[in-house]
Amino acid sequence: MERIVLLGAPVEEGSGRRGCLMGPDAYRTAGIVEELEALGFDVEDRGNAVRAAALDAVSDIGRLKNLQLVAGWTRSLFAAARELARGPAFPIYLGGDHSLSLGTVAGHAAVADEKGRPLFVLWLDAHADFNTFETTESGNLHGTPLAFACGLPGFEPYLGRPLPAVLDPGNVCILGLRSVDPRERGLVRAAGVEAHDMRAIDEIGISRLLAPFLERVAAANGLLHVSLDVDFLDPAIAPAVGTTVPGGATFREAHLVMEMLHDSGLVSSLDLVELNPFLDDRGRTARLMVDLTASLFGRQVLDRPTRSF
Ligand code: NNH
Ligand code: MN
Ligand code: MN
Ligand code: MN
Repeated sequence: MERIVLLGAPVEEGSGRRGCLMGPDAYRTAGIVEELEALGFDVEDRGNAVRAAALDAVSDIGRLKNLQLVAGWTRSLFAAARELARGPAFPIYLGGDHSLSLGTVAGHAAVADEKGRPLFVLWLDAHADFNTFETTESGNLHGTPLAFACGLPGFEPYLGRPLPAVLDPGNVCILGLRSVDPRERGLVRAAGVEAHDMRAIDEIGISRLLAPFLERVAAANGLLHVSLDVDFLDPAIAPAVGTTVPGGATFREAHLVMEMLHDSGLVSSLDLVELNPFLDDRGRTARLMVDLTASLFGRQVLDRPTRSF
């Protein structure tokens, strides 16, 4: 794939605090365009060209925060992602908080459907983001996108009209878990999502957990969407996120995931989410996220044959 499109989505209303709206620009300041160009890609930066769609007024229900606004973002992102997924370029969605991924995953799922291919999702996150309106304890919608992408009920009535495609929870793999709410845990189990916590990564090794998933994607001729939450990473190396949880992925574990994804040749779209530049330490989290993206697009130390997973 030669061409990459960057689309900034400065949504922050799904998280509990302000700052994620600066995420897209922080990636640019950290050199994302230049790094990808250096790897030989033709990069088109569309700027922060997506805005929340205006939807009919809904009153916030219960503890849910900014429901109408996040629903508007979801609508717009769904349309933008569907258009990009139909095109030849590789889209990178620059967040923005993780609520944006309901729109991007649904858009890519719809186009995968059109193409007659299954969509798979790799969710790299300390959290499962599998809460519903019933189970959320915080009311922050960034804790819900994977559940709704997998078709759990709750969000649809607020989205104007239904999102046309649903992700098969059997096609999801979550890596990096270390904070799952009690009722959310039951939902993850019931949905049959493949989910690995940090203990599994410690005991088994991240490459041995990822490789069988990639084999599954390849065997099904699937398309693979990767959703990378900054808090997948250990806060010692990635402090710029509002929801740090100790004991996250190390520098090398994260790069290895990206390197294996590159070698697999299976990835067709990427979300970079939850970066809060207001909390960063001299830009180092933004730079790490850009370096991880470069690994996904083929940066490596020595030449090696592809598909080595
Ligand atoms: N599970 C918690 C919630 O629903 C935390 C979610 N926060 C995240 N997710 N940062 O990645 O509020
Ligand atoms: Mn494509
Ligand atoms: Mn998340
Ligand atoms: Mn998270």
